Amino acid sequence: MKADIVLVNISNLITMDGKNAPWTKEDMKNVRSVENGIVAIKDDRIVYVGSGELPEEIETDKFSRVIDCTGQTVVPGFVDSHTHLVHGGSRENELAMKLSGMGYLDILAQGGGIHSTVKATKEADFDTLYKKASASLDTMLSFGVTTVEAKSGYGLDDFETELRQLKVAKALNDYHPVDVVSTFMPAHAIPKPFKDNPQGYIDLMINEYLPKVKEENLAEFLDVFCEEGVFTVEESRKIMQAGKELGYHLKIHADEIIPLGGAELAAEMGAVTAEHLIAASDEGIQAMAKAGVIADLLPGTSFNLQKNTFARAKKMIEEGVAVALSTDYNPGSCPTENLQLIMSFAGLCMKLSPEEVLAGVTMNGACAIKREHEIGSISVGKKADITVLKVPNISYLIYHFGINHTSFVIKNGKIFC
Ligand code: IZC
Ligand code: ZN
Repeated sequence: MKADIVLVNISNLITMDGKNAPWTKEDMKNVRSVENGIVAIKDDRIVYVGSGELPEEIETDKFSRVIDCTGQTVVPGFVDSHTHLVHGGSRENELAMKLSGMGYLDILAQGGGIHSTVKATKEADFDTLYKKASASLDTMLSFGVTTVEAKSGYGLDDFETELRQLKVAKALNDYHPVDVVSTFMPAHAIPKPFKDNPQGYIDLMINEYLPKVKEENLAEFLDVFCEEGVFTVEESRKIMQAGKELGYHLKIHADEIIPLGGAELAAEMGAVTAEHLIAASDEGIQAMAKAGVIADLLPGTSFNLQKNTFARAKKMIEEGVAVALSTDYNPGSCPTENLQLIMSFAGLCMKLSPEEVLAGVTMNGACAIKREHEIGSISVGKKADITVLKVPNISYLIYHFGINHTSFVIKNGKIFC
């Protein structure tokens, strides 16, 4: 077979090849690396992974790109499995409020926060949203990210805006090199007109929005912000139940700020992921382990909200929960596209080992968006989504923080520098 691209002499090849299912406990620790590795690619697929000399069955000709990766680390393309990618405007006006000690939920309760992004997103047309999100995807790709999850949730009761966000995400998936997986999240805040009638909005979502988005095939996942002053556990359960019956896979913003029992609810509902979990209880963590819910953790948000606490990632892994890690890229609580910085936070602030961190942004990230059979590892037959890093090992990437260590990225078999 003739290969289009062959990476040779890879000093440190970490394939994450193994089970295509959430990695827990020892799986997350026993990440293997290979010296003098080789990866061959044909079209958009990985066709060979090994070490030493290229075997005879893999041929190259003058059209093949044979790239020497001496001194480099090669890993699966990163998966950013929790973002609010498509939105209008920005919220730097909240910085002074935050610095003076005002909390995220206080700003939201006063009509700012998510509500201010709802206003900016309503005012932005399709092209404006597309261009802004596309630029963010370019940045993400430059940091080695090849697949991104994107949530709606900045239209709320302005359903047209919710649909526009989802259509932008779909168009980006079609036209931008980075793959985009959509999550419908109308339950991101109580819209202002429903401030005193949350049930009215819940009925609207359940009876009209959820079926319509499903019918138009605009999202695979449904997400709910279960938080004090947003949706209660009971309300979240109703919305999730309705989503489940319609065939959505479930996600939940759980126990981000107040320990409400979102982790327990995720377990009860059989959610794919519970996300944030900064304040998750011991019982919630145990319930998640038992139910096989993935913890999608977002340490950049703890940093940005100036919290001294991070989700208890170590404890979760000890209890048998699979941990994924994401940016939470959004204009309010984590305005960054830099997943490499998040990896440093996960290491330095959550005390995860470099191997656990890598599992969190590769295989477990892929599982968090149900793409584990296509991406998440450098395995024969999977998509050729590969990140080449100018680092001798993965510890170095976490240690030397805040800069971009990418040498180049291969996405669907194409090289991006
Ligand atoms: O825009 O504030 N936490 N949703 C829940 C967010 C953060 C995004 C935002
Ligand atoms: Zn979020």
